[in-house]
Amino acid sequence: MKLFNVLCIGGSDSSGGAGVQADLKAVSACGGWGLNIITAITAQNTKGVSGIDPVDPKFVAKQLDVVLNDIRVDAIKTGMLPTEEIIQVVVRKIKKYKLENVVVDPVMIAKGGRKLITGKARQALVQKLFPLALVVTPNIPEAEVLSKTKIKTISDMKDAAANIREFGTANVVIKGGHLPGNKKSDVTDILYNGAGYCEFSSARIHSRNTHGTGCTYASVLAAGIAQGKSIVDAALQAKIMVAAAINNAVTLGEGYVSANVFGEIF
Ligand code: PXL
Repeated sequence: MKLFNVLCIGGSDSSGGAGVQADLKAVSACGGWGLNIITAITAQNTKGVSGIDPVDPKFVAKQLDVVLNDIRVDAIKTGMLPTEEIIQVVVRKIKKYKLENVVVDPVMIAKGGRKLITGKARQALVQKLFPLALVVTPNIPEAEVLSKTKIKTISDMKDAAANIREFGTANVVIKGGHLPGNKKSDVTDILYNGAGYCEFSSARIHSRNTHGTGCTYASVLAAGIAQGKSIVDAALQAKIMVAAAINNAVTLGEGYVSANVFGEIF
């Protein structure tokens, strides 16, 4: 298999379950090489985020320049982009280096409820970064914020996806895990490309072992795109790997349990 590189831009999760740590593991599990641009350091454990220290935007720019001047990048995945200034740097560098295959995970709130991005940054994300994205991958709560709608059904998800696509991104995936469901219900993700919808359904896994699933999903999607897969095939791969990661979740501390993309190996 030809080596492919995915540039993961996001925050560090000291518990190793989400953020760039999850990104690197997901890209590695796909057989790729993960490059990392760190935008923030978080102090967190399984009980939640207790501190966030954004990286100086100038140093985010330096990381990007140093990597991009030397190393070929086949796809990019963005996660936590905590401030407007950092988003502006990322947007500037994507344009400067004419980067394509950009997957934007619009990270907003951590599992415990802690905000990972300022209000102003949210606006910049939507207005400046979304138009450069090949795919954006909100979950239901993020899609509700972005589309300013309430999502209760798959039909609501489709409307929200069309709504979010108006920001200028080529494709929108809304992940269905947060939709209320009973034990027997499926989890359905929606992909919208402006021409039609694709639905990806799988049996619901009843678990609170979901820390890191959003990061893992978007990173596997980016890895698939880096390999030249279609967005549909890459989204399918992402769904399959996230389900396996939830089934193989690890108990690290007293709080939430983390999805584990390498679980099946051990
Ligand atoms: O899952 C979203 C996320 C992204 N990035 C970092 C995080 C989290 C959630 O906790 O800590 C660094």
